[in-house]
Amino acid sequence: MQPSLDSFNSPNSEEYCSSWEEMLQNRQLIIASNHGPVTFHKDENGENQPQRSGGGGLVTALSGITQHVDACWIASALSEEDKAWQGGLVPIGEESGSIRVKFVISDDAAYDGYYKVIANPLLWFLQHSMWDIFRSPTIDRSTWQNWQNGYVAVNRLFAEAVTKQILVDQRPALVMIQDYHLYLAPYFIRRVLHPRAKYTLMHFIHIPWPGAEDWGFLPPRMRQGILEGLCAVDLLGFQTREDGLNFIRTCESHLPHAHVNFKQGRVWYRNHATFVRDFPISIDVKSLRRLAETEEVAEYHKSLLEQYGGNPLIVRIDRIEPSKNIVLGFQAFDELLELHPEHRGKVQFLALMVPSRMEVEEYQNYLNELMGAAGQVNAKYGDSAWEPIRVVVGENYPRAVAALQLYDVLLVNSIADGMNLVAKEGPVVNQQHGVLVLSERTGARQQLESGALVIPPLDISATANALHQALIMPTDERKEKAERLRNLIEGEDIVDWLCKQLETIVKLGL
Ligand code: GDG
Repeated sequence: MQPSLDSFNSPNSEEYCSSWEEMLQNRQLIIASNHGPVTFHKDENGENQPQRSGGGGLVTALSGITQHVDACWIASALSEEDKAWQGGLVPIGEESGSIRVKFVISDDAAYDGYYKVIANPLLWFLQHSMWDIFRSPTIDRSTWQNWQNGYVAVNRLFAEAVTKQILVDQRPALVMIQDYHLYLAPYFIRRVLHPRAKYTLMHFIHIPWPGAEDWGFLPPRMRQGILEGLCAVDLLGFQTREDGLNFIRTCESHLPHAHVNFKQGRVWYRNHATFVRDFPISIDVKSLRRLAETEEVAEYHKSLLEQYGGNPLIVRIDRIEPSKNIVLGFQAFDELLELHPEHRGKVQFLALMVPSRMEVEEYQNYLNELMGAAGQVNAKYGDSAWEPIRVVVGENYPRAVAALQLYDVLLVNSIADGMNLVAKEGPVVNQQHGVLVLSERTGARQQLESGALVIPPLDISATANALHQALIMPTDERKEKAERLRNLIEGEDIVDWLCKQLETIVKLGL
């Protein structure tokens, strides 16, 4: 799902895009993220072949910009074939052209400490309000080893790779660093480069930034390292205004000698200004529509219709991820069937679950938990003719798009979610005037609440009630809401997300 050249030149964005396009012509673009746009695997002939990375929204969101500039994407090597890659241009999809990809190779123990202990679950859980303070996390000697030899070490390697790339080219660099895996890298980059080297550091955080009190639970050394890392950035982007304000509050509370200015969205630290802004991420509407019209999606559409056609369909699509709150969603469905027996034997709940971070213990356990929760509902209400909840585990994007075309109700009940792209994809391709039931703790709520039924995600009764309201909603109201959502999403797609960041760089003279 990449923005096309047309969409970059769309009438809405033409005026300010011309200035950032000009700005990009004189710069090299460096993107740094843990997962790159491709990973290499051996094909049947034993040749190393790149495969588009799937899963999260990040790769999708950034691929488009690389059609327009000379870009280099630096990412962790995730396979032996990645490690063997010498660097160079890689095609990343029919329309996205090619991109220079370089891999950072860390030893396995360092990578595991960085990824499986510190980034996930420690930081991810903290930032999604999922710490069970009573019991977890336990920060002990082993956590500290993983911090130092894992998170710090891998961030240092990324910083070295970025620095090397900045110096290889005469042109000033624009560096776009992504997400919570790489909070420390900006500090190391700035420390190594000459003060007069020409580069601009951006960092975009895709996940929520909780309040200063939550960060108070992290040991001061980790907390300060993270804040110093982010205060080495020139432009720091968040999904929502609240996330940005929370960051400034966190600096005010926990970063000695930082000077904050809420009105101007700025933190001064060690003679350097970090501008804090919100850039709500979105989807590439055109590409999604194109995919929705393919044969492959049509085949899945037909097969889903054969299975569920005629019955009201509730759909959810998520990575297998505790913050997506899948278990409580099933419990809400249980309550719906309990309180409204008229739905029994009719309404079908289809849950498409994408495996994710299965090497992290918490995620393995969560898969078992959600299967158990679905099993309980099925045992309680199901019979030979009706399985109330169908859980399908696997990665299959065309099938996900077909399910989105068919839902009567789309359930997104995350405990916390930076944005949630499924909530934006659904209304664009849905063909049933389906209703979106949306957690108030998603970034998407900010833009979509007027067209959705908004729920507090921990309230099972409120969720059950919203599902019921959605199922019995009169057609006119459904149509009106569905259309409103479509308009809101079409009005601000992925192109705007990218343009606004680049425009801000130009406006601030960074
Ligand atoms: C993080 C933040 C933020 C679905 N099934 C398959 C598949 N998908 C697609 C979805 C959607 C994407 O994956 C998931 O994006 P989300 O936004 O829902 O969630 P995260 O993965 O947690 O993403 C999130 C996002 O970053 C962007 O900033 O919105 O808050 O947590 O597009 O349709 N993709 C593939 N196979 C599938 O079977 N490849």
